[in-house]
Amino acid sequence: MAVQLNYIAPKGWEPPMDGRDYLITYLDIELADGIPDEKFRDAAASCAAESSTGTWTKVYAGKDSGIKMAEKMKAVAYDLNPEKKTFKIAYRSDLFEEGNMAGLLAGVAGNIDSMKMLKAFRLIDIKFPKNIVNSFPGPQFGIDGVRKFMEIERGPMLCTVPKPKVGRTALEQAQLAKVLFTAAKGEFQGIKDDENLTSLYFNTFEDRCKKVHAVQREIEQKSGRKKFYLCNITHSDLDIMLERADMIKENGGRWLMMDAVTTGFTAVQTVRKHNPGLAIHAHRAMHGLLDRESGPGVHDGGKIVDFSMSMVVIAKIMRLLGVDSLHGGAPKTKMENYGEPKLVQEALQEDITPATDMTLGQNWYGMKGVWHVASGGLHAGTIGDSITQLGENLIIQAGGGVLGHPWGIEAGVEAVVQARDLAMAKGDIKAWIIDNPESALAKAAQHWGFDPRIVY
Ligand code: CAP
Ligand code: MG
Repeated sequence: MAVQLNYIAPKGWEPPMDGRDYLITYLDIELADGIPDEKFRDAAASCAAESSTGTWTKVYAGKDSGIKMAEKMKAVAYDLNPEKKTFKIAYRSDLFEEGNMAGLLAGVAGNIDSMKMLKAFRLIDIKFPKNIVNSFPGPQFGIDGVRKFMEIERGPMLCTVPKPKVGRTALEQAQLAKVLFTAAKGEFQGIKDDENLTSLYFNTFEDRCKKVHAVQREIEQKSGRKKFYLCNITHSDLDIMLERADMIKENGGRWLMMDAVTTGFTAVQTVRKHNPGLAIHAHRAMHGLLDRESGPGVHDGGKIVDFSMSMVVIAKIMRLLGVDSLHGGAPKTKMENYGEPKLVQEALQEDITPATDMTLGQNWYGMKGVWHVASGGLHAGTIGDSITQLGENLIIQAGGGVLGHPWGIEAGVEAVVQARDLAMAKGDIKAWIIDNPESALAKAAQHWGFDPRIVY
């Protein structure tokens, strides 16, 4: 006897109706060329089958086959929209091992995006059930914990990544840190390594870690104001990453940086578990290979053309795994963001992330919130929009937008500080510049305008 289970829920079925807690995914697909539209329902069923208990054909279903348990544990596709080719899948919460993101994603976002029946696929959102949320650590410090150790009650924090991306020696980077930390009356908080800067012969991790943290300690002592250095531990050997985290701690650091996509979800969770009490800054280089989608359907307005998951999904995963700050996109950056940054910010920071047309929402059951990092071609003429749209729990990261100021680095710091203060006071930047034509902010705006530079 061979059996193929039914992986489509009855029409009108909605998960809460049977009182269970489900993990829900929200998907958009395009059928491969040659597959007629009528097959959309079968495709949705195939996704539910392959990602839960089934496969492509009927299989042996005798007494010892596990088929009864498979029937009980199977996921179902529901809320099918044949026009938009969107649907949801509901998975029983006990289908997944708690605290195991790698295993969970292999199921819900695994084989189904490789199937020949599809020519495009987007995992728009995942809503995690309570037992799964509670099985992950979440941020150690989160928004409030970082505010506490930085002794900053309100407002966004400001940070710069050295440019050229690679070039400065460790000593030169430490000297830059001093300039950043002291310019504009010490209003600037942070310096961050760039992603290409790991341990290079002219700027080794050890040398840089010691020298930049020495400056941090010195300035903190002199000024009484806390500073941070997002020191890049990224490596494909986890042991080396953890050794680097220890070195940051030994040197008085309080925040590590890791490239969270290239090192992977397991690395993030392991660093969260074993690092010696440092906040985790998650840079997201290579996320475009996961979340870029070039079709109009990315805005819910038509077809999709790529295979992807949204940044909202990545952000939710990172919050569960326990990062304290994450690059989440922002308005007016040099990066593509599909209008998602606000959705990302809500996924990172709300206790109950609201559902929208494009997202499922999320109850975080008290899990701490994550700092949203706005970055990518930002300069004094554009950061106000980030603050207005994304709020105060924001790290404004501007590299070229500080170091490229025509009057020099101190003026670059000053311009960004002026732009932040103006946005916090809800002032109008264009009017302010007319009143303050000699200011660093006026010069920055004259140089870069009020939009990102996409090409130059
Ligand atoms: C910014 C940056 C960041 C990107 C990451 C860069 O420098 O250091 O890595 O912003 O993007 O190398 O481009 P600039 P996102 O300030 O000079 O642009 O935050 O979107 O992940
Ligand atoms: Mg960078």
